[in-house]
Amino acid sequence: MSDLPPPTAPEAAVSHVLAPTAWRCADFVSDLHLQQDDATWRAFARYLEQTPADAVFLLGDIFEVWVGDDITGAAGHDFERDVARTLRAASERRALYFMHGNRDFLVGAAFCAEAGMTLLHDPCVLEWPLAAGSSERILLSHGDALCIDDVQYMKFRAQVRQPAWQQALLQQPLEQRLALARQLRAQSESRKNELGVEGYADVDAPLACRWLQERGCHTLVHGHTHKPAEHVLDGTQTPALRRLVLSDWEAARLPARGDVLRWCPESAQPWERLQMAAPNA
Ligand SMILES: [Mn+2]
Repeated sequence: MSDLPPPTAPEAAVSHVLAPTAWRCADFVSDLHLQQDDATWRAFARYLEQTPADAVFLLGDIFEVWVGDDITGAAGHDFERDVARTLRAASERRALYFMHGNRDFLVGAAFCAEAGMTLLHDPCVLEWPLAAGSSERILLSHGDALCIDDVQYMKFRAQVRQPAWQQALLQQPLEQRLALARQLRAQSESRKNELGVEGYADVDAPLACRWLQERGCHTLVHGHTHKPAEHVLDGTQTPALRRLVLSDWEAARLPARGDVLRWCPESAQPWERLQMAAPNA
């Protein structure tokens, strides 16, 4: 078992990104839930090839499930290898950043290195120098850590984010980890059916405001809830505290879902929401 990658040490993740002054645009994407070569994967691969952004921030649940970085060397897992290769090719043209979601929290340093991505801590501040010496500070998160009303999930999260728990899991044979993942997914599916989309806890607004204020930010970008929107969290502040919520991706649905949030501070409309998963996008 000595050839297994070590679980991601928290110190390996970056909690502050300073954008180089040469950058013009950054894209934010989350909740692709990739699991096989399908329309969503093809739409995302095409997007990666075509985006003009200087940096792409993948904000969690890029994979439907991840049971360990050794998957890309395992027989029968060509898809994960393809994803790694495609990401690496994209990383040679622009900076790629990856943050864990609640499904792919086991993505480790080895996969990030293979795919050419920098691992981000959740949350992470993106500091973007503007003209006249000022800068924009954008707070990035997957979003699950802010859904504190879901007490059952928060307990699960606290457990599975422990390095010791992850280490023990990663020492199990791959087949056993895949079986456990199937079991967890079945449980989560049955819970989803019980609660319905609206039954899920949403981001806790006071906590989100605190996160923003503690880090000198006024815009939070997150995914996880699959409720794409723009919310004012506190309009009494100047500028107002707000959160921009990403969509999940489902290219085979009608209408297709697959938002990219694009930040181009020099443009007249600095924030733009693009639909990338439509067949003719
Ligand atoms: Mn999620």
